[in-house]
Amino acid sequence: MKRVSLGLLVILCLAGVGAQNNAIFKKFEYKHSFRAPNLAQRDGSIPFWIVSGDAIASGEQLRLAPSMRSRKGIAWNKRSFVESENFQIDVSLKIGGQGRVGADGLGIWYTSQLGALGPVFGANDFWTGMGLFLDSFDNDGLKNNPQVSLMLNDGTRSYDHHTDGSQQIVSSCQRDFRNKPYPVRVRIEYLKNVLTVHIDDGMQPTPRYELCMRAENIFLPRNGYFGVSAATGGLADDHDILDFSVSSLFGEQQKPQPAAQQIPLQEKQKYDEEFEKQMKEYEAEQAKFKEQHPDKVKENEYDDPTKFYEDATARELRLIYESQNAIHQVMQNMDQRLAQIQQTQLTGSAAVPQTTGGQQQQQVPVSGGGVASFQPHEKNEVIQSLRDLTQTIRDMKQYVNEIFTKTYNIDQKIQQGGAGGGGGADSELHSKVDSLLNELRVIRSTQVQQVSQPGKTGSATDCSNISCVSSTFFLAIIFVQSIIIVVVVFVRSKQDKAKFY
Ligand SMILES: [Ca+2]
Ligand SMILES: [Ca+2]
Repeated sequence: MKRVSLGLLVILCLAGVGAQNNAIFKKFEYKHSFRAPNLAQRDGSIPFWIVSGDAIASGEQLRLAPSMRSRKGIAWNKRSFVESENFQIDVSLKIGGQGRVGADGLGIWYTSQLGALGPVFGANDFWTGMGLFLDSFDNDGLKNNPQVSLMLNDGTRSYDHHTDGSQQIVSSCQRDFRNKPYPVRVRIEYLKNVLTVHIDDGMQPTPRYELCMRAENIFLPRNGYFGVSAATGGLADDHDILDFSVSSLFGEQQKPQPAAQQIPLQEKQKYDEEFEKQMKEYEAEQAKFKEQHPDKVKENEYDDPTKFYEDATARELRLIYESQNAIHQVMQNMDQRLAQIQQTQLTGSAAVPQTTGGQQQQQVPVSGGGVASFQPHEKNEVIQSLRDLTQTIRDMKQYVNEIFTKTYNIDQKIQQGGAGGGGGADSELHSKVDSLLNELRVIRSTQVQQVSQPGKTGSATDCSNISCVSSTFFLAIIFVQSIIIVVVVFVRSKQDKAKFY
């Protein structure tokens, strides 16, 4: 039945597109496409495609590279694209991971030969044709990644990762395609030697395309092969393709023959009838099954993994929401307690005129019961303690603020120190150590002089009146101090290294 519906799709896709390009016809090419659901067969293969390396295809997605270090995977269309010279590729993809920065990226290819595993986003170098790269990692440090870039190659050039191909690419645009709530859609159109790329922002279920690049005078090889690839490095993202749909584009003169259209029209009715019949049969079967096995129908609902798993963003949001709720709960409880205390106070003050110095109550009553003998001084004490409490809370708030500021400053300093390759604080400490050493040398030389001139012991005799520290003891203190400073310098430099790995 799937084959029938696929065939139908091909026939139905013969339709005119684009108001600006008059009489451009578009035809979906299922032999160059795959899409979820039923993206792959049970054995993990995709019809008409080769899947290689670390790529894994399932019904829902083609995972080209998982979020593990140094992985690469490719998938290439085994059939060359002979249907037309012009095409449109619609790719729906998800790239993302736990890190704030990801790597390496994903490539969408149209090449004169089948691709192989290699260093260019998982695929081979020195290709012939086009490669559109979704480059996550900023290798040249120009702060222009993640970016989408297009590179053409005639089989002689090697992609330069260190510059993100900046000297080689035809065009590029900066787009953040990582960790989006919805799949990011990429639309590549190659028509009359003009190549345009539109990117969707992945922020809503329906695509919202924006022009990324438009390049004229592009000559791609004829009868080429479509491919996709992805790779991870020291950092790793998941790289998933959910939909890869190729359509052939035809101009007015190239459009399919009328005869060829009539035959499918006749067949279309036949297929329509067949489809309707099979659909009815399927629905009837489904209803029958539901009646007979109501328990199993429920079980089937549990097969939907989205009910049991959530992605990282959703999880973080949920955690934030939960903690906010908890804080809110605590605040509410405190508010209630305060209201209770206030109530108690009011009851107490109302009872004051009636009481004539009853028995002393040392503790502040919390509940309403047994408050009849509330003394004025007790009330004052309660008010005073409440004021103290408020003051303490204010102080605590101030402390927390101070701690936060200090931590932030320390963090900034550490960062500056790390970025500066050693840090100013360290050099200060070094200079201190140096000056200490110099002092040590001076003291030592004085000692040596004293030893060499034993007659001149005025200073030693002077010490009888003053509480003098012996030179050995002084040297020992200096030595211990130096060791402590050296240890501190060592520990700090080690911390810096750990932070900036
Ligand atoms: Ca890069
Ligand atoms: Ca860059």
